[in-house]
Amino acid sequence: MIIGTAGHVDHGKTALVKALTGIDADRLAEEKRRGITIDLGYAYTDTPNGTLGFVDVPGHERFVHTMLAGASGIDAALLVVALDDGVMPQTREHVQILELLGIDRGVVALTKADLAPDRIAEVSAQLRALLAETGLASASLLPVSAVTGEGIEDLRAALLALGPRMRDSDGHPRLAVDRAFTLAGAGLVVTGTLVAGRIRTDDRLILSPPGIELRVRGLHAQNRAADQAVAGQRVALNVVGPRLSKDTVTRGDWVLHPDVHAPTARFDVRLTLLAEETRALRADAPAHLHLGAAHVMARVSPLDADRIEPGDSVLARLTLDHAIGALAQDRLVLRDAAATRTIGGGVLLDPFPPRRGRRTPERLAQVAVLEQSDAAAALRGLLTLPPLWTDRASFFRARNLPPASLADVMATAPAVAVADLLMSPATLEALQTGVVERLAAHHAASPDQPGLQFERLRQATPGRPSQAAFRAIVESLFRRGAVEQDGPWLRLPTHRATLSAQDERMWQQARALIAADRFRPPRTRDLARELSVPEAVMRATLKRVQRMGRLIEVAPDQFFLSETVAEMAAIAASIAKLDPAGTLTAAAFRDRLANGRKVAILVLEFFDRAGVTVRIGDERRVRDDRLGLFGAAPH
Ligand SMILES: Nc1nc2c(ncn2[C@@H]2O[C@H](COP(=O)(O)OP(=O)(O)OP(=O)(O)O)[C@@H](O)[C@H]2O)c(=O)[nH]1
Ligand SMILES: [Mg+2]
Repeated sequence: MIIGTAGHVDHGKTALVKALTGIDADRLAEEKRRGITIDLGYAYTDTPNGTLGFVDVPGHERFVHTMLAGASGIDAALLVVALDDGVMPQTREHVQILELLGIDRGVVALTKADLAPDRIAEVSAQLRALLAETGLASASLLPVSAVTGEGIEDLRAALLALGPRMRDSDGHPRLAVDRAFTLAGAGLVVTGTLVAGRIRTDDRLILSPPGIELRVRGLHAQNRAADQAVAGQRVALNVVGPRLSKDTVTRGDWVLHPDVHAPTARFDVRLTLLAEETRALRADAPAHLHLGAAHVMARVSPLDADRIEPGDSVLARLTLDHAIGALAQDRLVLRDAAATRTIGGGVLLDPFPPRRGRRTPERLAQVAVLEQSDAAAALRGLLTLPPLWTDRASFFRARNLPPASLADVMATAPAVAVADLLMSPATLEALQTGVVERLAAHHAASPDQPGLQFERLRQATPGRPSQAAFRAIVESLFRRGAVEQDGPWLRLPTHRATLSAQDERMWQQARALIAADRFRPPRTRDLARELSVPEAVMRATLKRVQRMGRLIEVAPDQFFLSETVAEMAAIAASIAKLDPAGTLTAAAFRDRLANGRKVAILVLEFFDRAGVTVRIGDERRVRDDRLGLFGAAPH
């Protein structure tokens, strides 16, 4: 369990940690000289019930940002209030911060009991009032003295009784880095709270946001050498990586699993502005954002309101100066632009929101559904809202769901994976039915057309699923035999394109001309001239006929009857069969077809592309297994 101190400057936090652990957490020379805590301090003490870890924070008003970095990873608070001083400004601010971070277990130490024993009742009353509406309302108040030792054992027992908070040890590991240093003989060490998952020696992880790969060479969990650390422990990792050095690591970075490395500079949150604020927050208001151990400037824009009144809780978009690591359900705290006071905070709902349309009713409904902390419930809600699906990787990443828990969440929602999307089984079925219905409608309206191209059909599908997902849907329909494909055209199995009467007439005339010299048919231009129609009209008709399977454009504007192509393939095969070497030459082919060298070669090159012939130097082999490609040759 990790306990974080909290309280006004000089109220005795560090002295109390020392009384409990024997360790002076003020390790910097400047701290000793000035007698105040400046940076986070760490101390551990072993008890029969396990190791208690302390994060000792500064109380000075100028170091609230440091307190925030320390408080984000703790299980419970040790709120320290000096009896001679009572509740002071940073007592209040730290309590606000603990509340915003959702820390609802803790003990209040009334310190310096040796100096002001007569003030216990008065200061207790102040604290009861201060904590009344918070998660710490029922915390015990214990008078102690770090000087005389009074109350220290009772305090230790009270802290141990709190127990750690629930952590997600099944998720991918995420360590919120609050410190990095080099150790002689070991190299780089990073420390922080493991907020989710497990880390083992030799794990390959990522320093995020920089995206630097690293390997865990060794680790300490709760100050002891260990093979593995689990969520909720303070961890020191000895890490190595070719691009890694002390200067590449910053407080606020994360060491995490590659699957949850996704720095983000904008996210949607549930945000509460403290009731103590005197002014509303308007769109684009600048503020200091604290999340995990990170600290960055951000702009705050309410989504479901025009401004945020003191005491109000709204949905808001935060836009950051630079990207940080953040996932759904992470807590965050905001301080004013000058960093003089805490103004509010809340819970992150969507770390990867769309850039556009952030205030549309559809989007707001999505964000509201994401407030559910239960992943399956949030997913179920999301899948009933337009567009009825969500990006699979983003959803799982935002919720830090590792592969092992996916099946569960999907079964509970219920949801099915369709390529890169998640959707309900009912939506998948509706999409499949929709494809069939749209094809049927298209065939009815345009009987001369072979069908619809994939992309046209996708664009016509409401909500426009991703290409990959739509591909998967169409393929499932192929497997069922519900849809077929002719070249680029999707059609129902029952559909055959028919020509308009006018096209049919032109085609019959053209057909006669093509058949008259079938191995050297007239080109499109010649057909158009012969039949006195514009060349473009002739070309369009021939292409339509090709889609119906009756013509093949062997070379640009060189259409052969399909059965002639089959016949030529059979001829090619028979020549090769009679050849002693089993091969086919262009000359022999031309002689048999009597169509001139140029056209004969066009046909052979077409056969090469279709895989009917394989060219080896100047000769070709014929692949008998491909001969059926153009249907049977006429006799
Ligand atoms: N008499 C008495 N003095 C105390 C007690 N606890 C702390 N002090 C003194 O109060 C002063 C401040 O104590 P610290 O423990 O440094 O206070 P802090 O809360 O850690 O201060 P910051 O970290 O700077 O916010 C020191 O001079 C301590 O010796 C106590 O129980 N009794
Ligand atoms: Mg201190």
